[in-house]
Amino acid sequence: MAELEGLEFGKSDFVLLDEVTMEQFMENLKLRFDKGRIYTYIGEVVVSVNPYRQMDIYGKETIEAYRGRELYENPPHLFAVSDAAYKAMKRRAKDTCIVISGESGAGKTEASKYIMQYIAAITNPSQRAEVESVKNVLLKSNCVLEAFGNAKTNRNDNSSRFGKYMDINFNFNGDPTGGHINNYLLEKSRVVQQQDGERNFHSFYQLLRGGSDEMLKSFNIQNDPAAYVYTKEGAAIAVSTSNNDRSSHKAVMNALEVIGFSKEEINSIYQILASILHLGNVQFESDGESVQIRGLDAVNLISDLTGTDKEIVSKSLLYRTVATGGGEVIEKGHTEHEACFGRDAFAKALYERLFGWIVGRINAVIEVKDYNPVLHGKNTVIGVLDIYGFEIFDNNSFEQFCINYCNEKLQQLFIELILQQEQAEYQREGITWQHINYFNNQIIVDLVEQSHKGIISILDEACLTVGKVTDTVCLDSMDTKLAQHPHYTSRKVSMVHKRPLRLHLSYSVEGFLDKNKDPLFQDFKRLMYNSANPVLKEMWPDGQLSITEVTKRPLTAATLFKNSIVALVDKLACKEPYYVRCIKPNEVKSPVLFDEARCRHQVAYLGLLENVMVRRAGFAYRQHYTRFLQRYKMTCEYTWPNHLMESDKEAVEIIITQHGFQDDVAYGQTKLFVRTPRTLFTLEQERTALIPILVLFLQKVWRGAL
Ligand code: AD9
Ligand code: MG
Repeated sequence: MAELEGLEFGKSDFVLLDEVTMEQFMENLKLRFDKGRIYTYIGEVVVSVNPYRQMDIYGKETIEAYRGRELYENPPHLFAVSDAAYKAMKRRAKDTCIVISGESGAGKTEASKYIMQYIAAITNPSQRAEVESVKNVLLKSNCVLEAFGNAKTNRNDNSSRFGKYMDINFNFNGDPTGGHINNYLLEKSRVVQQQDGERNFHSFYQLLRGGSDEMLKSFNIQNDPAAYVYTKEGAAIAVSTSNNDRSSHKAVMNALEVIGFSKEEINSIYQILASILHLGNVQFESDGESVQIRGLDAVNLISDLTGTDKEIVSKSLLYRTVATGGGEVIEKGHTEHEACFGRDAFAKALYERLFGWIVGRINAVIEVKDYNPVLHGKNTVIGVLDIYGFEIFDNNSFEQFCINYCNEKLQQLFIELILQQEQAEYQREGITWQHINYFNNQIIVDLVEQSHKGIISILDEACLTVGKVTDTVCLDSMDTKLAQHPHYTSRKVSMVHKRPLRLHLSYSVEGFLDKNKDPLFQDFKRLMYNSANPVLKEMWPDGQLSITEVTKRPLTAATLFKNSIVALVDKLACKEPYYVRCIKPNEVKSPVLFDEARCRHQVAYLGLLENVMVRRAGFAYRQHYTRFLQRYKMTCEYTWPNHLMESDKEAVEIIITQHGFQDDVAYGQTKLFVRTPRTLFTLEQERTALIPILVLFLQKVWRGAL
């Protein structure tokens, strides 16, 4: 629980609300936002509201104020939770993780960066060079990942279009020795298409606007995003000055070098970006019989840049090789539509693999090497998860379905772990645990992921079925199989998840099957595997297979995603979790506007009210006896200035009994548990009233008047 700040700033912990209602929750959240208090606790969970302005609360002094302190000793802050996670890791050799969630633009990525900066600032006091270098790479990796994985969207100028989980490894000294990054579901469709007002990934504009003349010339590209189909929609869109493409390009080049990418590798990365831009400019034409490429300039450039044969590039764009039932291999010409589809699928895959390869290269650099547990002690980890929150748009598609499924999983873990933690603490302290009623969204998770009868299974089945299975046929199949499910309904073209608090998520099924199948012709894979560029070759190992060897269908997008999220949840579940729940105050990036309806919506789907209820179900407040005594001993004549009891616990019992609060508390082994916040407030008010009298008294003592 946070140090109780003055009441003019509202309650620094939501468990102190008089009543747990949405009204009181919102009132407190708004009051604190208006007063510039962007962080508030629910127990050990930090609720953060994006201030949309630079706050002077992340500097050296603040870091020092939070370093090594307990959560309640300072006002709520990300640093306090970071320190708690770090202390648990260092003192108790516990693996911990910090899970940051919230919707687009709520401040997750900024929070994750402040957390990393804090950890970097408080570690390696002796400035050992090898540790500094690890810290440097970890911090610089953000810059690279943001360039390639972030984009301007209508919701956020610097929106992460992938989920990121980063493990930071520590040695027995508590200094970082390395790390590992996992990335989830990069939104690759953005490479070929963006919504109105949005841009492609930053990396493209950074190359076009910031690349040296020499580089642009060698790639045969113009420094104008309007010249390329894939970037022209976003060419005229301004992004905030902090996102200047030209200076960002310099920073990214520098970061790549610092991380340890070779000159050749860096060149290859940008060559691939340039190839994608040229690929987007490939046009097809059809004379009714066959399809041709209109003008071969782009094809020649792609072949030069990717180190591949011009003929084969053209052929891969126009034909696909298929194996017939009898084992015969034939070439089948594309229709114009298929050719366009194939080109875009290739561009998306090129980018996705490039991104995956960059992450892999960073991992190779920061991987902990030569670690000997006997010699070096246990290698502990802090994980930081910055992943997309629930996305609820007017029109939700396959991507939102995956993202929201991921959030249901994380929400489930959240409830489970918070309850578990509470239970464990009660057991440790020898206090009886009461059962709490809460909505367990396992039922929704099952609806999505259960084998054979879950939505993903039904989708996969439809994708495997040969013949014309359309999105609507697939929806019919879901209707039949899920008719009895209490959390599923469907309309003609969409399906709906029913959630508590009247929050239903509905998806249009149009395009679901295509996105789930995510097909890429084998010809492209082979083309890339045969590239003269070793970097490209390395990215496409599956291109080795000849068409007759490709018998197994690749896993579908939904199943791949599900597997990665299940693995993520397993990773998180074995760590001690800390949570940051981010809220976006308004849609217009205003530092002063608190859009009540928008915030209420977020509080509802983040389950924050439930969180407060769980936290308060038994005892709202708990405190170590010694700390409690320090704070309130002045309110009791038997404990002020010192007590004569055997233990601090007994002294606390005296304070409680004297105030008549004995029915509202329980005495644990090391902590006092208080049921209702009002008890605490009474004590707090009494303390506040006594302080001036005390000061007067002390002044007199100093002056020798007493
Ligand atoms: V998304 O799901 O990746 O689209 P995020 O990551 O939740 O989203 P982000 O951290 O990128 O949001 O924050 C959006 C913008 O809000 C930033 O670019 C800042 O301009 C602003 N922001 C967020 N947090 C802070 C903060 N603590 N202080 C100042 C902030 N500005
Ligand atoms: Mg982000």
